This record gives sequence, structure tokens and C-alpha cells, in this order.
Amino acid sequence: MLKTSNLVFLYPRISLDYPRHKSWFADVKMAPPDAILGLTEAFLSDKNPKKVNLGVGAYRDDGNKPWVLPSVREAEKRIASKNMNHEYAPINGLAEFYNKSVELALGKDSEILKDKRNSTSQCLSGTGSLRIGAAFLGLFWKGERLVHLPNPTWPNHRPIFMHSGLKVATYNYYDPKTLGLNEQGLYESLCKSPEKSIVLLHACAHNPTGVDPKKEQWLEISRIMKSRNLYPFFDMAYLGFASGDIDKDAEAVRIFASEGHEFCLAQSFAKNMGLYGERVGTLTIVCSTKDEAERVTSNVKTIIRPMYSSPPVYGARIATEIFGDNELYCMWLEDLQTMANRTINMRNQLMEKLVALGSKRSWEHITNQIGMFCYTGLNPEQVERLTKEFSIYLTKDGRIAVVGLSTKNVTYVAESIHAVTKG
Ligand code: IK2
Repeated sequence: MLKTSNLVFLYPRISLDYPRHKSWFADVKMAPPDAILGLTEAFLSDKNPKKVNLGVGAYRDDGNKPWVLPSVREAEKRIASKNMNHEYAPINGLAEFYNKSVELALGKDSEILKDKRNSTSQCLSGTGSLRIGAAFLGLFWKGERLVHLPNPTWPNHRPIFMHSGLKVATYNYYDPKTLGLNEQGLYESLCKSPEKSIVLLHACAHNPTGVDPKKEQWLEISRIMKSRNLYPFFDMAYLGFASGDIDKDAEAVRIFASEGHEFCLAQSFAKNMGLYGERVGTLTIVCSTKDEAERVTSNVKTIIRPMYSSPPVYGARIATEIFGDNELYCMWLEDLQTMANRTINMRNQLMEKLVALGSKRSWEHITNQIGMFCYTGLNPEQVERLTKEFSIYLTKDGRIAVVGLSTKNVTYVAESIHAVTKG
């Protein structure tokens, strides 16, 4: 048996006054706060009772509270009554979930799905699905191919692709003069992209601009990309959330599918099911044959396994419950409508109030844009004034999360925007 005196003999250098190692990380510099999530921290420490958080894209009800969808609540009850176990999911997740997820995006009649040409895996929400997709492309195309991101885009896209060893460039997308799509610029950029480049496309409700191409424009984008031999990577974070109609929001992806493209598709159920923290999503890689899709999946698994082994099951079970029961599915479609309608209503109210206040600017883009965000066109100085003088938090590029507006704060927000933009 070991005595204290023996311990001193075995570990002679342990004593209370033994100096700690100086530091392994003394030279590490403070990293900048996240451009979006950092705003919430600043908002929380603000003492102004009128403060408004229009930074992060998370849906709020009219009382400015997070909203748990009634369909999700009901699915949770049903799951609880099943006394399920907590075993590991397979490496690429729950098949029942990911098969339904991709069906939602591509449609029930999808030829790709009939031919089983899809490699689909459950991943960690939209970000995780993009990250695994980027890692897969990086595995084969690192150092060879460029990824083209729209200018502007969701700030996380750049590091996601760069972490996978892919080089990143941008293509024209938004026109600050018209506050709309830079259609010609977009086509020109695509025509100039080196062949075989990867092109990141927002499937619907472009973040941050809320500006989406129309059907004819998607057809033209598809035509150019095919002729230039460019590889599409769709980011679908807002399916059903943008318009309240799944088929409408899936239009761009379905056009590319029917035009014969092979592509990557990252789906998120954060916004459309309100499952933000549950990290529910899928990555689909469309292939040319079933056999190729199986080989692709085997490689995707080799990326997931050393990263996080397998995805969490709870959120995917909720989604599966909703997909698998007609009554619950219809409830979810209504929930989508509720969120989309409240968002559209807030856009209308903000615009009407700015007009009623006598603003000389045109604010039509507020209602022309779609989805969770409005790209207001406010400049960095105006944004700074909104935050400093009025405690309204938004990203530096002038993006506001429309879902943070409510009947209680929309007048205050309109008055504050008017105050910093008049004169
Ligand atoms: N892709 C896009 C375009 C997104 O907008 C998001 C969600 N962003 O929300 C935060 C914000 O901009 O305020 C994602 C992907 C990823 O979403 P998640 O990983 O939460 O599913």
C-alpha cells in the first residue's frame, strides 16, 4: 500500500510551491467576436429598456420570444411516449430522417431519388452540412479549384470553405444602387469563372440581402453554369421559411436538378422547424449513378467519423415524426405559414411607418426582399448611430433580422431609422 512518504519519493517534485509552467498559449491573441453572434452579447449587456435585437436570424413571436412550433411540441410529446433509447445513430445519421429531408428539397417525383443517385447524410444543421460538403470537395479538389461566393454572403461561408483547403473568390450578386440583383454582373462573373469552379448558391432567401433571382434568372444561371462546366453547391437554410411554401422555395434547386446538374445541397432545419440548437440538417451530393453515390457516401463517412463520430438524434427524431404523420405534417405547413406571414407583415409595417414619418427615401426594397433578413441600405455610420443612440442592434452591413421586429417595437425602430437617415 502507498504511504504519503512513498508518494513524495515517487513524485519528488510535487509540492504546493512548485511553480506552474509559464504558459503554452501566452502569445495567443484575442480573436474578434463573431460578426453576428457577437451582437447578441452586446445586446444582452445593454441596460436600455427600449433595446431591440435585429442581429441574429432567429424567429421571434410578436412578444419577441423564441417560438416553439406547435407541430414540434406535438412531435416531442409523441417521442416522449415512445420511451426511446439513446443509442448512437449510424455515422451518417437516421436514414428515415435524411431520406425525407432530401425528398422535401427535390420533390416526390425526383428522378435523382428514383435512380438513387443521391448520397445523403444527416449532419449538424446547415453549418455542419456545408462543412462536411466542403471537406468532401476539399478531399478531392483541394488546391485545384476555386469556390465562388456571392458578394455579399453569409460571413461563415468563407471560413467554412477555407478550412477545407479550398481557395475562395467572389462573384457579383447584389447591386447597392438598385438594392436588387446585379443580374448582368452576376452572369458576367459566372462567364469569367475558371472552368470546374465551385459556385455557392443560396437556394432561397439570400442571406444577408433577401434578394433572390427570379425563375428565368435561375434558368439563365443554370445555362451559363452548364456551359462553363461550373459545379453548383446549394445552401438551403430557409426552405419553406421564405414564402411559407416548400415547393416555391425549392424552385431553384429543382430547376438545376431537372436541367441535369450534379450538385451539393446543404439543408438546415434550424429556421423552418425552429430547431436552432438541436442541429438538424442534411448534406446531399447528387451523383451520376447509384454506385457512385454509394462510393461517395462511404467517403463522407470517413470525414464525419473522426470529426464527431455520428450526429445527435433528438432533433432528427422530431423532424422524422413530423414528416411521417400526415396530421403533424399539415400542422408544420401551417406553422411555416404563421412564421412567413408574421415576417411579411413586419416588413409591410416597417415600410409603412417610414413612409408615414415622412421619410424621403424609397423603402420599397423592404417589402421586395424575401426571408428572414432585410438589407436596409443603411451605411456603417447610420448603423453605429442606431446602436449607440437607440440601442438597436444590427450587423454593420445594414442587415436587419425582420423576425426581431414586433408590433411593440416596430414604431420605435422606424422612428430611429428615420432619425439616422433624414437630413
Ligand atoms: N446558411 C445560411 C445562408 C444561413 O443564413 C445560415 C443561418 N444563419 O443564421 C445566422 C444569421 O445569419 O443570423 C446557415 C447556413 C446555417 O444555419 P444553421 O447552422 O444554424 O443551420
